[in-house]
Amino acid sequence: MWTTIALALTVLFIIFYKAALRPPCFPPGPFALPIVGSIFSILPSPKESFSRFQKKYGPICSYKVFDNWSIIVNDPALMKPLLADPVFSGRKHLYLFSLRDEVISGEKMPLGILGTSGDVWKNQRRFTLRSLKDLGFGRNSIEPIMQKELEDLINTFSQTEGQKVDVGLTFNSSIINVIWAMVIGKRFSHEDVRLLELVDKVNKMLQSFNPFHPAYRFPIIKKFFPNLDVYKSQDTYMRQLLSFIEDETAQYEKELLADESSFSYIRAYLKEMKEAETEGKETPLNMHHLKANIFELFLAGSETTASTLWWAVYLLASNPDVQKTIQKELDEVIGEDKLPTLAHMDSLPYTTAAIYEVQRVADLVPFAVPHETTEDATVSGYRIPKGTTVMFNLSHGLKDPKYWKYPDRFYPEHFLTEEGKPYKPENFMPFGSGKRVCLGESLARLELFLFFATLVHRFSWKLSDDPIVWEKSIVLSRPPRFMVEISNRNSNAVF
Ligand SMILES: *[C@@H]1O[C@H](CO)[C@@H](O)[C@H](O)[C@H]1NC(C)=O
Ligand SMILES: *[C@@H]1O[C@H](CO)[C@@H](O)[C@H](O)[C@H]1NC(C)=O
Ligand SMILES: CC(=O)N[C@H]1CO[C@H](CO)[C@@H](O)[C@@H]1O
Repeated sequence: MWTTIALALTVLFIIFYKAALRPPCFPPGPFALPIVGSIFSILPSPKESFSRFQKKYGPICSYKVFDNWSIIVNDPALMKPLLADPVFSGRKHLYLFSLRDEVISGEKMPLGILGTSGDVWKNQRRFTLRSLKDLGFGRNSIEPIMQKELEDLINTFSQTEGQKVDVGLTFNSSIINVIWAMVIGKRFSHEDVRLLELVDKVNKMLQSFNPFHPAYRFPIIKKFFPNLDVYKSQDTYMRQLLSFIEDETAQYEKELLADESSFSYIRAYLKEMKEAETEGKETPLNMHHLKANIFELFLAGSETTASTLWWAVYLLASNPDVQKTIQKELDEVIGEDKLPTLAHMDSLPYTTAAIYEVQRVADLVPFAVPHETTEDATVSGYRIPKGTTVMFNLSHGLKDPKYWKYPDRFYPEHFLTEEGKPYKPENFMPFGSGKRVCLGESLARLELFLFFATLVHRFSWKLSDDPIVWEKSIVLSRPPRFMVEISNRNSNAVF
């Protein structure tokens, strides 16, 4: 009897000991239990917990999510070389991506760019960057597309004078239209119900996704309980979104043959794919990757920019002095009868600094998307085995009091030199950095500038005295819900 108990206790001890045991020379961090890992040290409020870890364990620490070790890197000086290192640029097949890939192809093979590593990632990313560049990413050929969207927005907003408005994601359809124009070569009317529904779904999908949920970590649970709520909503939205993309692509494939003059990402992709097929050449391009890439352009390109503009309105409305200073600069440089154009980008230092400051305060994607080591590696004397999940806390460089005079305020002067020129410190990486830097960075910059400058030049934004409500979201940081009063200024200005 005593022997049995002693034996059982020994076995238990070994199980707990093994679970808590870090790999040799691994970064320090919170305690880990069998099965659940450090999850109880992280939940219920990951934000506060990680802040505590950072204080206790330093710029690089480790924790265990269920049965897998992860590390998180905080110091931008440490982060930059790692983000540039191919060994730290791998990616795990994350739940949302594997769900998508199975819906698209019926197989587990990783598709697209965001969720892939190695050659698949390199090939799809290279093609996509090249063709988007040809389409005017980072150039002024998308300016008329954005101006068309802005004219619509101006119409919408000028009709709300005297009312309290929840700006919310009003920008979502405009931003989606810009992406859609490049991807597929057409725009939706703002009344198009399908578009609004789609936006709503993507939104709900991101909002309801909690990467720490065990259901997403252990695929086996899904085998036995496929109808759990946590799966159902993601599954439904994913399928609907993909079937929308599929319908549009199919229709476009037909139109493509008819219209030689049209110009879009899908067209470029199909063209290169078909040419390779006719010539009997090997090509990394195929329909499955195409659908996955469209999904990503759409997801990564719309939500983020629309939310940043939403933050911008919140910050402008709650900082009337900053708003006035921007308006003064715009009136002086552009004139009261003109709206801004991309050509003004380099002659508006304060406005430029204010946009950087919006991105800093918004801190939209605090941890980027998790990376994974593709080989064993060494960082500041720690050994990081192949296959370790690596999180980069981009938030650190944007928010830590080490780097900013007023980390919690909206203070555009953070980004101005003493001579009043805009400048970006090294630790400011709202789009990430290195090998996995955001593919849409140049488009996003142009959009943020033109939408921001136009809306501040054309309207004044005032926070109403209604309550401001903060909502919780784990993946993307959202501005609060608030009501704003919009008044016309420079009503006669045109592009
Ligand atoms: C990221 O950095 C910020 C600022 O230093 C800190 O408050 C936060 O807790 C860090 N997050 C993680 C996950 O370490
Ligand atoms: C966790 O680690 C095991 C091996 O230790 C691996 O087989 C599994 O794929 C990993 N799970 C995740 C979600 O990374
Ligand atoms: C989810 C969400 O807020 N969608 C909004 C997108 O923008 C349109 C207006 O352009 C709103 O009507 C939707 O509610």
